[in-house]
Amino acid sequence: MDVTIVIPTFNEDHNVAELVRRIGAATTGYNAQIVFVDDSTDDTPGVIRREAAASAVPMQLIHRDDAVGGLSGAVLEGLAASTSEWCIVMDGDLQHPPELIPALLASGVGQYADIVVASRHLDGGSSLGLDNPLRRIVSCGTTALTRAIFPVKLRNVTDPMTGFFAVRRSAVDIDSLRPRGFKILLEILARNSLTVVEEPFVFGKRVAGDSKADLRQGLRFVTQLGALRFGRLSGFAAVGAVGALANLAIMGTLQALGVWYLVAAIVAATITIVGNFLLLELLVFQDLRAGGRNVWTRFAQSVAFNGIETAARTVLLWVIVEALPVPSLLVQAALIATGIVLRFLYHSRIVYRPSRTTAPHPSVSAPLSVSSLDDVQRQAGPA
Ligand SMILES: Nc1nc2c(ncn2[C@@H]2O[C@H](COP(=O)(O)OP(=O)(O)O)[C@@H](O)[C@H]2O)c(=O)[nH]1
Ligand SMILES: [Mg+2]
Repeated sequence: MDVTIVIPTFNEDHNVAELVRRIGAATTGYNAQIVFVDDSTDDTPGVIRREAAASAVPMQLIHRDDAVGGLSGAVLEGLAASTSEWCIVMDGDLQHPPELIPALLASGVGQYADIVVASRHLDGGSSLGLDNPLRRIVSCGTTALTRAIFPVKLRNVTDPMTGFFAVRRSAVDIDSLRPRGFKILLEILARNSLTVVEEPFVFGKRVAGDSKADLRQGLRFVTQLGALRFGRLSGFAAVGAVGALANLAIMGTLQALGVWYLVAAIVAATITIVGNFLLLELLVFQDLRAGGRNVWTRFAQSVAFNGIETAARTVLLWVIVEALPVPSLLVQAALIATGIVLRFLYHSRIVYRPSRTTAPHPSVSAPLSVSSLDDVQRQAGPA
């Protein structure tokens, strides 16, 4: 049976030799090959080349100078480069025991699964190899949260955060995946409908070198969850709804404290405008930040729009409340709902509009659209 073992590496020069030796010993019954996808700045590629010369298992090295998508992007490149039906994805720091590879494959083939997750949270598994108690707590918490957010897709998955799994290549639509950060398995599971089984494993201690998991990866993970669960429009609406509730809560609280309703509305608006921008950056347009304007331009555009919208809303609030016998909070709620729609159009068409990747063809497209518009009007007859 053919199997490709995909290993993302970032500065793992002291782990490669031992890893290759153990994979070789564990896969004697298979027609195995190893694909390293390497973004290292140390001698890891050199070590891999030297090992490849001596190894019984064929080895391929993809060294990337531009580490697109980080760890997740590396894994996808490895999967895309492999031709065997089954692939194993595992870390290069020996925290994932190669000895488990045959069990993962046997489980996948025997149970007609698309993916076999090596889980730290099944009986017989363990995550004690995580650096410190804080990381174990964070890992437990994020696992519970992730499973709560994807109750159906993760119903059979106790460890969606693991980086060790076997996958049937043809079951995954690689082009549909948006790699970012560390959690490629979650991306695969959330964007495909797969038959998943699990095998327990003991997550070992890192043998040499340092972990690259950090706060930044943690934030990437949060945005990944947001994008996977909500998509853009519903994410925008969710952020808007949270902002609207916060706005009403702040305004209500201030009014209860005796603040005049217009002053309360202005204070509530200022707080929610800044909060709204931060949440949009983090959860809704995170993938379009890089290709667009710089962050201060976006902030200025976003705040300017929301400021003008709020000013207009406040004037309308005043006009309506003074003229008609309706409660101010009700008017405010209706105005906010209208504002959310306008705000989405403005943010996706202007603030986060990606720059073009191809030149427009004015000579072809502009006259064409004008003339076809003319045609439509001519067919419709004189107005
Ligand atoms: N190609 C590539 N590999 C990475 C990158 N970041 C981490 N890795 C590798 O991914 C695996 C897991 O990373 P690690 O830092 O051990 O994370 P931890 O096990 O969660 O602490 C290791 O094999 C790393 O060398 C990256 O940006 N690019
Ligand atoms: Mg590790």
